[in-house]
Amino acid sequence: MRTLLIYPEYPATFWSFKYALKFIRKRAALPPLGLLTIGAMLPEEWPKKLVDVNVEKLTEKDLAWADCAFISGMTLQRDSAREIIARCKDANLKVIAGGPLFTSEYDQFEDVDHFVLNEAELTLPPFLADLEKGCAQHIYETPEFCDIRGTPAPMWDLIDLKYYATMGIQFSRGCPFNCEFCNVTALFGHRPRMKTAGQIVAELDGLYNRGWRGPVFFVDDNFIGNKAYLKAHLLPALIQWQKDKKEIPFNTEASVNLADDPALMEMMVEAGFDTVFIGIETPDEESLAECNKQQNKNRNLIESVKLIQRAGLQVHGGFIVGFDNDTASIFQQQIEFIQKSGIVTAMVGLLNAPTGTRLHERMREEGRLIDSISGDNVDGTTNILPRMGLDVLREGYGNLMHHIYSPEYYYKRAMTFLREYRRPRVRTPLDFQRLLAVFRSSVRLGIFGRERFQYWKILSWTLFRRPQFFGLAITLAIYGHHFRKICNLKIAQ
Ligand code: B12
Repeated sequence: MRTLLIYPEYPATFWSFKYALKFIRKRAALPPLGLLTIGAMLPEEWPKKLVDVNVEKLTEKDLAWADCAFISGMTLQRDSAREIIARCKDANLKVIAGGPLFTSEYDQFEDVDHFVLNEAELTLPPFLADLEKGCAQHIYETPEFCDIRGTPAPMWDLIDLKYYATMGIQFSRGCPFNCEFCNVTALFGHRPRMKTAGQIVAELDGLYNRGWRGPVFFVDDNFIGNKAYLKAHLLPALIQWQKDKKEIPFNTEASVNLADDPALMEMMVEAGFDTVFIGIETPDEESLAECNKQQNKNRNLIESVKLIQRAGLQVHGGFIVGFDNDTASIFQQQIEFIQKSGIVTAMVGLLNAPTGTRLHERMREEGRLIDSISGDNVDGTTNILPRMGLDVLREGYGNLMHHIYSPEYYYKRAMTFLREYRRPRVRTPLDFQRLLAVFRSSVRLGIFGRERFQYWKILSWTLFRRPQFFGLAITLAIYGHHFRKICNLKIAQ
């Protein structure tokens, strides 16, 4: 079976970093880890080709070569996925689909021959067995969660690493918390399931031996879901791994209770972590109670963020407006919180109710579901009727986003962060493209940009006060340019 593995195109979004990647001449932020993992699970003798439409074109030659197509994707890639499926059917390919998009809405895709849903570790083997016997069914799904100690390492050879800014690897799936709006527990369960330290080291070796020297993102739902294992096994192994290497910076996602464990933060920094994404959601205690975000309640969230920054971890934050408890004052509250926290990359979205969440259930019961989810949680859309009214919510959201990403607020926040941040142990290596990015940004942002005054101000301030962060200040300036473009393109003020 000649197999095409296809990753559909995603539009320019907050996390696509499309307008920032241009500065370092990369085509996408991350490779499609799901498909790379599927590649490693398919029979070895099947010839395989992966086409990530975000970095290269899917050609007629590719389609003519293949016997079948395995397609993955997120909800956000819905339109591109439809187009690709149609092209595959025109080329008489057997189409097999899996991953988050199809697991949440497979009934919307009539032309797919086989859906292999949920975790492929459990659903792919029965599909392959049936296929061989000539009796493959239309849908393979399971309510179970697999043991990821059996998950093979991604098949890195299927991609050209040079197109990507960051590589992803996955240590764990699942999250011990139970936030009402989040679909992680529905998709991956409550009990964090982990790979062994040995598996992770082997995956990192795989990347390193192929010449990868850039950042690696641990794509876990909550990296600190099992702190005891991290401290006893994974982090010591990562610290050891970095020792005889050109060091590689890591980043990941975690819950805010990371701030309560100085020893854990210290070990993470020692292991090479420099950034962590945290779901802050809201500074309003009542709204935190409403969405059952227990881990964020009854704490000084600003102080927690600062503790993490002072330990040497930059905090990227997720924020939500539109909780039932929120009133029109929430927008100003969020602006003040975000500015004070020094969270430069603040992903703010409207409350949405993805299928499978308790929020979706509650909204359905209350008759407040209005639309299907767009899949982009920073585009100012929602699939529920908010208590404060859609117009008030949209207007307040637009103002909030334009405010926090205006050059004045953005650069002020970046300086707040750079004052607090402790230099991480491992630093992003300076390659040729990153060096050129200094020049490109000084022309694009420093001469032609609306932010030119703030751009030179932060660079000169950093040079004199925090020279160790000069490169980081340029990176933040480039990110700001991307976020501003996204706001202007997608969010009405
Ligand atoms: C890394 C990641 C990203 C990366 C990008 C990844 C990429 N290549 O583009 C970044 C940070 C950019 C990102 C952004 C976003 N993400 Co994201 N992201 C993840 C995360 C944390 C890990 C994905 C991953 O690599 N997993 C590891 C691999 C091995 O697992 P997998 O892809 O699920 O694959 C398994 C199965 O799904 C299946 N499978 C997958 N594909 C296929 C294909 C076939 C044919 C078959 C048979 C099986 C199969 O088999 C695999 C092995 O079990 C997931 C959460 C998660 N735990 O998966 C969210 C997740 C995928 N993201 C999500 C979302 C919503 C987003 C955003 C839209 C907004 C946001 N909340 O961040 C943005 C926008 C994306 C963009 N590009 O603009 C949702 C998707 C939900 C959905 N229904 O689409 C998830 C599930 C998180 C969540 N809680 O809802 N994301």
